[in-house]
Amino acid sequence: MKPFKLYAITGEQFHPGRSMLDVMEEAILGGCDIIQLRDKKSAKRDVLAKAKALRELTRRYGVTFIVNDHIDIALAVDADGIHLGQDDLPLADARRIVGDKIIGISTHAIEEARQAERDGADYIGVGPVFPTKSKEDVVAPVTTSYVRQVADEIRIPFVAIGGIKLHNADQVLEAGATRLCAISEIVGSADVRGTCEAFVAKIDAAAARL
Ligand code: TZP
Ligand code: MG
Repeated sequence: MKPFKLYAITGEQFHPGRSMLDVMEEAILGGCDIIQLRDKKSAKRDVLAKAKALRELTRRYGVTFIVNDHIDIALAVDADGIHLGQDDLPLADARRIVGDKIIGISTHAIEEARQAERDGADYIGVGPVFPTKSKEDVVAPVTTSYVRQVADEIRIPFVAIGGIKLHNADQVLEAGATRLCAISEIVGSADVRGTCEAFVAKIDAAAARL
């Protein structure tokens, strides 16, 4: 998959009155290089319509586009990939369906990370690093020590997620993350573009320290 460093996930509840497409375009202009459509509430047809619009937007900017949960929608709109949780379709089965599209897997413990790597995941999510209100069935925070474990051991790309804000991003980067993901801090910001630029600056500064 194309290299990436700032991963934004949609969360329409965090920007009432603003259009999702405008918010995600601001995120891209601020430096987000991978966008995920995550919508656990809408009817499937509505998710499909959002996916089509985001596919068009991300293609225009050359940004990677991932669909959460819905493999059929990812295929229908020719997304770059899908993101699956531990309770979704197993990776081997998803791989048979999506071929060489990107498959990302959420992980919460090193055993899950190892399994995802063995099974051929293209990247993993590592989290929730900190407490978050953005996910309903969320597990306990994994803390930066899990980030450190993954950074030391796992060879496929990983992205840290969960409660990541500008004020705590450095802790996550110091634990070895080189890619960050956020929902509320990005899409709930009054200045989406500026927030993304500030995240990218932190990621780049951490990379320069390596
Ligand atoms: N998976 C693990 S934590 C999380 C997801 C989807 C929510 C992250 O949202 P926020 O607002 O960045 O804490
Ligand atoms: Mg899922």
